[in-house]
Amino acid sequence: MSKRNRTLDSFFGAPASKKLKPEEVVTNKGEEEEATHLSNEVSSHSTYPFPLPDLPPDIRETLNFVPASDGQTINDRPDLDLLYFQPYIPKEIVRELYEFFRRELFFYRVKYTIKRGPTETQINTPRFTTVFGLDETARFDENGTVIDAANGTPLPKGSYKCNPRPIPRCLEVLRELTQNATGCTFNFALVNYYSSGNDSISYHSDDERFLGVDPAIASFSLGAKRDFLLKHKPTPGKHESESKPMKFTLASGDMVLMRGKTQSNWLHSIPKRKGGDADKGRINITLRRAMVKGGTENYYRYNVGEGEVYKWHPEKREMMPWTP
Ligand SMILES: O=C(O)CCC(=O)C(=O)O
Repeated sequence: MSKRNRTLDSFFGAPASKKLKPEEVVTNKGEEEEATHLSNEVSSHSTYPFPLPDLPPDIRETLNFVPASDGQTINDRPDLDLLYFQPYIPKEIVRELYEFFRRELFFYRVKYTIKRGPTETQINTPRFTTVFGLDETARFDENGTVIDAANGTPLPKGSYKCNPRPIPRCLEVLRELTQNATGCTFNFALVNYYSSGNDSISYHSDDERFLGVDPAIASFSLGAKRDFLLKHKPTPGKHESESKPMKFTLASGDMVLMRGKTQSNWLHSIPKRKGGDADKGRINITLRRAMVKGGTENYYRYNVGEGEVYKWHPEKREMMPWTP
């Protein structure tokens, strides 16, 4: 089933006049191809370390035809409700789209401490992350100022402990298309970059109260194949072994829509892996809807934090600390 995109409605509306410099010298054939498709219009905001280019026109055009296949409903286990698209993004653009996000976005390697009783533990997030969006109580006006969603007045300074970032046009396209295709509403885009099989996300569920009841989360995979594990939360009276984990090997372009009772009853993870695609990177983009301010604060704390900015280095071919 293919759907045409509808027009974007964001404050980035007018093309920015700033031209982007092409990427620095490139050495192999794949890299040269990357460099030829750069777009020269950008999304900028005072909270961005640097402007983010729009999607190249060929990618943008092809995205009008998502989803590339019908989703398969997976609801044959208690409380599980998934819609699995293999793929969602047309095969002919997945590589370019993966390289675009890896090359253009800014990322963070967030560290934070948790306190259990008297013991403080430092957590080093085992992947690169970045986030854009604002919960339902507020929105950005055409100048990029955060305003009250109900009455349109600018929010007083300090309304948020973080500095919310508008979704740049390159991700806004995906958000709008996915809303149109799924009928779900999303106001956040979280991006994970797993640089190798050593990066991971441990078992968790996206069941925070700020997401409301039975949240729908659209989760996109680009780049390396990785295993996506799901296991039922412990149920009183049932031995854990009775709930065998499920495994899906997510490929580039796939999308899993997790919905219904999934988050309240199931945990999911991307474990570390050896062999296979372990030496390759993977991008995951999740679209979500946060209902209240606490969601915005949580997402920026754990996906931006206070550490340094990282950007893809085309010659070193890895994420490197970025300085203006
Ligand atoms: O990388 C993935 O596929 C899963 C990401 C995820 O679970 C999360 O960001 O909460």
